[in-house]
Amino acid sequence: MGRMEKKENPMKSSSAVRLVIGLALLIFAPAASQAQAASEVPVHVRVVTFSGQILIDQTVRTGTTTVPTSTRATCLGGTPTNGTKRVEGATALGALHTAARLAQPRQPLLISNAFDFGLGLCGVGASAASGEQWWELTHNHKPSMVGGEATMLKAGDEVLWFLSETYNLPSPDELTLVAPEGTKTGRWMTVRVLAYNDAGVRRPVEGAALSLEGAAPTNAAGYTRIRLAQTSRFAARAEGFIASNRVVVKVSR
Ligand code: B12
Repeated sequence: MGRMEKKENPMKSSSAVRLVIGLALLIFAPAASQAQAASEVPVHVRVVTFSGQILIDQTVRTGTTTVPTSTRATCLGGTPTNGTKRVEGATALGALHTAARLAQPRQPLLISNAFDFGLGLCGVGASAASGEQWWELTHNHKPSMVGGEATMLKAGDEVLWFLSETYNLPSPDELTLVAPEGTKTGRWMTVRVLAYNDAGVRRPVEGAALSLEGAAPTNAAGYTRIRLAQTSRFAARAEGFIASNRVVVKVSR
């Protein structure tokens, strides 16, 4: 009798359980997604090919990511398989994956899981490494000593994935374009082109061309003067160098 009296109405208890679960979800789910967002960091990702194409040049927030792997990712040898791999934390591969998904058009990645020491990149969109080509990773303008999955990032870091033409020659140095954020219509302004070497040290580059009609090549100190009629986006290129970042200069009257 007592036992019967103590037994709870199963309907009542299951709705109570559901209520508790619902409340817990309300309280903890946003907290969990806030925690995930908090562990994401803003980083800058560039993806450039040896022919000077700039596939991606943007700042993204990145954190733990799941990337695809493919049997077609054979650029580094071995026998990769189709699947996915969770990449923990903010990494150079995760940042690339995030940026590639946001890119217009989207740039699917070709990734190898053939090696136990990490994932290797074989392709970004239509640009897959073939023959002697390979994707090189630089982190804050220096070649990374580990793969993209193990290259850990912090806020403000700069990642470059460069499709190199051949592993039989040293990779070219990376151009960087420095320009003011804004100017007035028709006013002369100075921009500068420098190049990072493997040690991450910058030097001025002479003869670099801007992707702006009428702009003169840079002088020995890396400078050139330009005048803009409207807000413009441009980059710098020079023979034997990796194309620079794109800058946007806002022009007001
Ligand atoms: C040659 C070589 C390359 C060549 C391979 C192509 C070729 N046909 O030769 C190229 C230039 C492509 C290359 C690229 C890179 N490499 Co490398 N590479 C080597 C090296 C010197 C020899 C590998 C080898 O031939 N082993 C002998 C063969 C028989 O064994 P294997 O297992 O079949 O070798 C293959 C793999 O090693 C693979 N491979 C080579 N490098 C890398 C890097 C990653 C992340 C992956 C997944 C696979 C991979 O390519 C080899 C040839 O098929 C080793 C150092 C060493 N002594 O092991 C570094 C080494 C493997 N590479 C390394 C690194 C860091 C890279 C890069 C990330 C460099 C960069 N900053 O971009 C990139 C890969 C980026 C990407 N696309 O994901 C590191 C890996 C360390 C780690 N634990 O993550 C090593 C150990 C050098 C080091 N720092 O000590 N590499």
